[in-house]
Amino acid sequence: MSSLIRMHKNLLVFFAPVTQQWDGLVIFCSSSYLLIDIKIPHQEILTEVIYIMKGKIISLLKENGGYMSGEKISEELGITRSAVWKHINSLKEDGYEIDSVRNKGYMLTAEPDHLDEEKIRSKLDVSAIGKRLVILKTVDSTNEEAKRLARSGGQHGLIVTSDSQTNGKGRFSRKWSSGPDGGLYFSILLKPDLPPSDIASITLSAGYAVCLAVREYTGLEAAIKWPNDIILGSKKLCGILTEMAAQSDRIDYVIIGIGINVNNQSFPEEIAHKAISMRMALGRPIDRSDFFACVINKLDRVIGDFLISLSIDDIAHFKTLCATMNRTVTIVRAGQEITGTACDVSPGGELIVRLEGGKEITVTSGEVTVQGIY
Ligand code: BT5
Repeated sequence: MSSLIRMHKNLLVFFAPVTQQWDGLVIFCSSSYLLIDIKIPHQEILTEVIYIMKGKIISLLKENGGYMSGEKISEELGITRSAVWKHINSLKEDGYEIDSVRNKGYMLTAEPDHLDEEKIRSKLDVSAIGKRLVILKTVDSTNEEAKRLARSGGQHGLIVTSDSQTNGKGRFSRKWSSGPDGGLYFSILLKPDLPPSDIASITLSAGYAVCLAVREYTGLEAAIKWPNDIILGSKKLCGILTEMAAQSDRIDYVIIGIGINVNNQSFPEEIAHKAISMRMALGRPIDRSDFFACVINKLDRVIGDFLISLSIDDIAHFKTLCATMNRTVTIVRAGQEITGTACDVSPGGELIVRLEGGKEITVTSGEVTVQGIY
């Protein structure tokens, strides 16, 4: 690790191990100092400088407490005011809340709610799920990252999470709103030695585990909207996207992607009427790291150890938490809409729907619209 000591025009003085590989950039090197010319374009150096500058701006704003002018920041750090402005915008993208007022300057009002790896690990009590944890600041989609990790030797039970996603995905190519806004976005990699047919109810199991964790951690009456949503009242709190790579008789890997609205304070206009966060429901923020550990522990119990199917007791409990039960539902099948009443969930996790006239049909996937819930 290195740290910036001083910056003068295009020269940076770093305190750094001399072994650092910045060939061609170092113009002076002692046992503990490096003098670097940043006029030479070098991505590694630029990334490091931006990172350090952003850290310094945050320290200045914290020390200052109130508003600090762009001019003062630029003087303190020896950078231009336009560079200050760019770093401030980038900090806002990272989740810092910084108030900017003309003639007064900038004031830090809130810091991002980053996940604390040590804290999460200290609270985990798992046999498989979450044994390995990858925590990122930002990624395209944790499901995509989990797929990349799966192909490069990632092991069963690995979890990858990110403070934000630039391309969070829902089912059927829909979008999952994933800014650095207090949501929890993570994917679990499973490599079960099973045929695909044996894991048909995996999404249900994951949803059940999340629902139990939300109820236990907050006391909120979370419910399951079959098959992949967790709801509070009639609004969506969590969505699950399961993806799989398999041969006809063997699974290569399964990715369970879970998005939970934890500390979000608002949502984009197009989903604001149907989305809710735990913070909104409770009226206070919650400790994301602590809650995350609680969710992982529950997931490990419900789907860890290759116990992919829910037990009889779990299925019975699942039904009591399933908001879809005994409601009028509409299913789209072969382009046709069928309406009936959801009357049961099979041991394999299928929804049983009773049609008018008494005939019962089994629904395994696809779109189910429930009357009264978004
Ligand atoms: C889902 O799809 O509900 C699955 C969402 C899975 C997201 C996780 S996040 C971690 C992992 N990485 C990914 O890239 N994805 C997974 P679906 O049933 O198709 O619902 C999508 C719909 O939910 C959207 O069309 C919106 O209407 C709504 N929506 C989007 N973002 C939302 C949010 N944050 N909260 C509530 N509803 C949302």
